[in-house]
Amino acid sequence: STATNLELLPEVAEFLGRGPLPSFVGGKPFPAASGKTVATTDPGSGNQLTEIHDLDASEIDKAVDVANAAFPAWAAMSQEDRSSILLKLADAVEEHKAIIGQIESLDAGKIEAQAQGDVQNFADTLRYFVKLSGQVETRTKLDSPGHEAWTFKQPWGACAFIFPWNFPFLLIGWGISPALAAGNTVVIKPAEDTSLSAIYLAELATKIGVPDGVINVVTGRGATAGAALTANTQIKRMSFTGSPEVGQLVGEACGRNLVPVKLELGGKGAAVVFDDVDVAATAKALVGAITFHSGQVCCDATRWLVHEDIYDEFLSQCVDRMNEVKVGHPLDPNSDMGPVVNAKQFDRVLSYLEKGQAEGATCVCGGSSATVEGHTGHYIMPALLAGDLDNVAAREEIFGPVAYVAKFADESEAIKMVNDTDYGLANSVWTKDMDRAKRVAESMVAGNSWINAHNVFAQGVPYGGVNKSGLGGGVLSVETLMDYYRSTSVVRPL
Ligand code: TXE
Repeated sequence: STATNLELLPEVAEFLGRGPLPSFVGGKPFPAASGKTVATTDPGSGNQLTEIHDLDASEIDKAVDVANAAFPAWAAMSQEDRSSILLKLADAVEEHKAIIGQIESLDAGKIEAQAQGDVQNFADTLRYFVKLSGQVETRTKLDSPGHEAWTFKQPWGACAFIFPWNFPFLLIGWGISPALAAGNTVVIKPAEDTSLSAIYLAELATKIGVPDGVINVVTGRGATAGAALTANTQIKRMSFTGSPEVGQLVGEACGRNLVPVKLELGGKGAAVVFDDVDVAATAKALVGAITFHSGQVCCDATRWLVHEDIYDEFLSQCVDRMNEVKVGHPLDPNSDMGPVVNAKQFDRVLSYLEKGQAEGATCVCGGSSATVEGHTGHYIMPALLAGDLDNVAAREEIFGPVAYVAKFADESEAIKMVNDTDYGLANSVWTKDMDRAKRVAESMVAGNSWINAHNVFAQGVPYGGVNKSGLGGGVLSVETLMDYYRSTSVVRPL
């Protein structure tokens, strides 16, 4: 049964119709022996799309064994051969952009054009890391008096990845591309709400000739399947993207097994808006950012700190822009913003709106669920809260289309406000004065600072958070590629 009254591509209807969809391990469907499944729904209509299999711990361990067994041959392959297989995969992903984009749009509640953009980004990211891996010197001569010495770099083995539901396909691309390009095999655990594009990817990879066992997808619930992956002693590295609460559990489990871990957690980013900006353009850009994928973006600007001289004008421009946002089903080309991912997230966002106002914030616009004709999905009106920053809605990550606006008087106060948070992922500064922009950009405590823009990702520019936002970042750059090589120093006294 189709999940919406909007027309699906025949390939997408066929894929969904095949469900319950098993995991995909060793180049084959990998069903849960228990027969247990998890339903996956279209957040735009609330209707069930299909089901995925819910693996247990022993099945997760089996998948890791398969990935480790496939490792020696994949690692031993020449750089040229491995690269040509991965570039074929990038091409296949791009060729299937419409299909994967529609699956992702339905499963994650993502505007279809944006979902297609994520698929394109996957292909481009994979190509980037393939190229970069071709430039890595695996043997580096060391300058050590009295010794002949060098380091030798080689891949680790089976690397594990646990992904969230906000950018299911894009994040797989960011995560596994450097690992695969360096010669590792991967075990991917997508979020239970959004596992479909990962399953499709694994099937596609096998079809185009990626060797069996190189890309494995295991599905199921976080507390069981996810936890089993983190407890597995045979994985060589772990990468987790999700909530700080689960990130701590993942870090603990990896710590026990001494497995190197990379954590990409949440954020409570700020945008600092000085009084010399083009107010209309800045308001438009920030409303665009907070409504992009319904604000379910960890690096979003969720605290807008505005110079007191332009505060009123800025706020009124923001309200005008927010009122123009068309909330609708993600497959409807007229929609600007879709639903949030599930009922839990819907309740979370609305409860923060309530709690924020109970603690004294003013709701300047939005603040309630949204009605979309013909669809009973998890829709929320984009909202602005205003007040002082000592408020639960200004401190905690909401992960919805809600921005919190506050005033500042001067640069040093603004920097103090930005840094008064446990998080440290990404902030932006908006001003025409480039000296000030650069000064502020370097004073904000986070992995990323943007100038006159927000949510900018560029290949070659390391991305990732500090403090409660994560550790071991460097995503999208040579830093993360190097994480996927282990290094041996070889020394011969002369
Ligand atoms: O994330 P979880 P949830 C934030 C955001 C959101 C909140 C809760 O604020 O509202 O987290 O989202 C797997 N061992 N972010 O509850 O639970 C799970 O199956 C191992 C920010 O959905 O962290 C999924 O694959 N794995 C974030 C993944 O962890 C476990 C994006 C993330 O789910 C597990 C998502 C366990 N014990 C949410 N429990 C970002 N940084 O972008 C769950 N999982």
